[in-house]
Amino acid sequence: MLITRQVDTSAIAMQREGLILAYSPLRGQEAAQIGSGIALDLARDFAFPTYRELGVAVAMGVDLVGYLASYLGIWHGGLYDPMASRFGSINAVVSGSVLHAVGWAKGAQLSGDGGVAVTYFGDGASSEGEVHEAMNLAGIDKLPVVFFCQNNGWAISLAAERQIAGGTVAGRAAAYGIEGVQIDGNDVIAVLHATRQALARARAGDGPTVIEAMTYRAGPHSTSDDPGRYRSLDDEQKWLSRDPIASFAERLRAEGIADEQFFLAASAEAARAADAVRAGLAALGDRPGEELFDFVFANPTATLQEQKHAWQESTHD
Ligand SMILES: Cc1ncc(C[n+]2csc(CCOP(=O)(O)OP(=O)(O)O)c2C)c(N)n1
Ligand SMILES: [Mg+2]
Repeated sequence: MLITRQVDTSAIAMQREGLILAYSPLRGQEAAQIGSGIALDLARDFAFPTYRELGVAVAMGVDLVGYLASYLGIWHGGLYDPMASRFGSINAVVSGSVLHAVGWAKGAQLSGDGGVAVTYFGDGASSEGEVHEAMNLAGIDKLPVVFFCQNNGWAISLAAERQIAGGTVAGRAAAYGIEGVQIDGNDVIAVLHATRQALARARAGDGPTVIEAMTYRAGPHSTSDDPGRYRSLDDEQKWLSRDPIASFAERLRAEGIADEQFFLAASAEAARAADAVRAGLAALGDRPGEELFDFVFANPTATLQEQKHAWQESTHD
């Protein structure tokens, strides 16, 4: 969680410095992402992220330079290997990750390999028609999929209360004949347990679960957003008492599981990780320009080839 917090904070700074083009911070959602991400079996499961799942990437051991390279726009979907890491490409289509996960889960069911798809989506995505279709199909076919909704209170400037008729996303699961649980998304242990249970249920052939992790997007929607235009500082400051990292640290201290030395070492490790990601990104350099043309079609059209030649001539003059 500390590595996630450090890299996330550093990513905002890197965007401000022009090292990356844009970024969607997850500050506040570390428990929801780490607690769920570490529950996956990397040999058979697959995660389908949105654009805000750095924490899940950290939990699953995804190469973070490759992950953040997605925000450089130099390669389709980042420079990490989605197949090897079991963490899909960043998906900026709101609700798109849900459809991909249900399709993948159908494949897993047919192959009988015990794999489970975990799809991440937000409170805002929950009101997209596709999410209802996906949950309905998953319910009918009892697909091995976990619908992991991070209800972070906001869909850009629209408050969750103005988005979710009936009040909860988890409550909708009953209508599709599937399990639905609302959990404290700022409690990493509660998230871990709920995700493990949902994975076990799916693996046993008992079908999908909707997990609604109640959390808070403590930062802006993205580096282009100014939350001061739609929510008050008071609102934001209330979150401080629910910071998932501070409260977990408090619990570890109270239970005598970790001492100050542990926290110092963990912070130092997180700082080193953030420095390594920054250095890795700075060293990436540009991709060969030809790639812009080479990866559009398996068999490029004549027009595209003409464009490529024109581009080559103009750059080699
Ligand atoms: C299909 C589609 N519609 C609209 C958008 C613009 N958009 C990007 S993020 C976003 C809000 C999503 O909110 P939520 O699902 O709660 O996720 P969060 O950003 O809070 O993580 C919108 C409307 C988009 N990217 N894709
Ligand atoms: Mg949201």
